[in-house]
Amino acid sequence: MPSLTWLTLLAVPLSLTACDNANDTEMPMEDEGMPMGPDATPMDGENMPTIQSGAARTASAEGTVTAIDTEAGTITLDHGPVPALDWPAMTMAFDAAPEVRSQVAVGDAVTFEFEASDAGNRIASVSKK
Ligand SMILES: [Cu+2]
Repeated sequence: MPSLTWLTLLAVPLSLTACDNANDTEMPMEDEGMPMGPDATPMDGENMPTIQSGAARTASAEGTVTAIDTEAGTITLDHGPVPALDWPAMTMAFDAAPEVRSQVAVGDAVTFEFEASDAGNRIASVSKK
């Protein structure tokens, strides 16, 4: 059945492309008030984590600040799902530099970018919604 073989070869790359597109368009934080259009965020797709396992991976999420620990140097966030890392919604502490911690207060709803690696999760930037 040469026609069946041809269809199978054709279907694999097509389904992969469709999956990538679905991931790009379902990122919830890109639809809510971000000043850039959908065409302005191709880097998010290129930084998807599957290729560089083991290295630090950058992702963004939305959440609410539930605690700031100056001694530990962390911000605890009740954050939404992080599709780029396949994370569910949860409450967890992120490492954060003093200048990042000083930008938020407990109760703030924020969007934030962070690096996830074996060494931990560190907030790179944060902004209030
Ligand atoms: Cu988490």
